[in-house]
Amino acid sequence: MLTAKAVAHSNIALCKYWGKRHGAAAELNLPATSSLSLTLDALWTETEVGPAIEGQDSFVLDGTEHHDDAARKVFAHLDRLYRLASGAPRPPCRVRSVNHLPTAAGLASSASGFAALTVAAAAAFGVAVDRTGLSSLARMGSGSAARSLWGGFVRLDRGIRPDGSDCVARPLLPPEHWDLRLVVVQTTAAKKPIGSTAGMERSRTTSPYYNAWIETSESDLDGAERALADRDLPALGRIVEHSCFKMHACMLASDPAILYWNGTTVEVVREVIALRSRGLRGYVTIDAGPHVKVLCMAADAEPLARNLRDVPGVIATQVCAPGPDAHSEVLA
Ligand code: 2P0
Repeated sequence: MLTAKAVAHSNIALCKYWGKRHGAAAELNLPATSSLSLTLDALWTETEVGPAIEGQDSFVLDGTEHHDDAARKVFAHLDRLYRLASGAPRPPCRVRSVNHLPTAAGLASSASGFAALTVAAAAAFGVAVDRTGLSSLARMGSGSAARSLWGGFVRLDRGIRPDGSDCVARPLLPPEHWDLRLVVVQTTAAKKPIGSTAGMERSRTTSPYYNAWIETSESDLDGAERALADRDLPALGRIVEHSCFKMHACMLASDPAILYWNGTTVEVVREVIALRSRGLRGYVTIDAGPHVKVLCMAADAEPLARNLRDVPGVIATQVCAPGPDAHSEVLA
């Protein structure tokens, strides 16, 4: 085994993934909806994978050693990757990861985290697959991670084949296609109340809106793809907000309800709508957490961020541009 380092950038879904394909092998982690995302330059994870120094697995995230569920997921993912490179049992590994974004607060740390882990481990173990193959492997760690293999605008198709072979991500357009920005508006420093995997299952089994959410999501992607190609922000923005609010309606109709928002989330959404009516064009999206992300043109990003920083309860804003592909480097 070698030691390798990888960097993967986070991504935010403009058309959302919420729900897993029912009846498929859990190991494959197949989504029930296709999704379309924007990779972000300013939020990323850096991960190093190499042989363990003291003969046992260790996972250090942001300087702290973890022995929790997060660590178990990391090592299960390494087992999966090592099986591809060699039939032999996986030797103990040392994983060191640094998140340049707030972890587990709905800012997509699992997307960049599992993408970086996959790319670093594939380089360390000598897994001979192309970027599409790496993306499918990353998806088995976390669905959104499949999209972080590429920069710019990325589509992940849910596919229909039982073996998941047509559930693949692909780059639609490069970062330089369109000078868009995403203003990330943080509304709390707290961690989210329920993880995505459990939340999705609760929505599937209890939300009366779940089937409607799944059935209407594909056409959102096709519309978003056209609006992207045409660089039509109002058309894209309308679809982005519709996809987001449909997903949250489905979450809210789960039993018990899944409510990721706080009061500030609502106030920020209202302010974005008010600013839009005054000519500052921003469109909101919200993930499995309370933060609001605002899609806009580059020229409007700073004025939007300045206005949104003044909403009571907002703790920070960050302007992100379209980001690059994930990449790795062998260190030793
Ligand atoms: C997304 N989310 O498309 C959606 C929007 C959250 C809301 O992908 O269970 O952490 O590990 O496959 O990737 C979050 O889900 O879930 C997510 P798993 P993941 O970005």
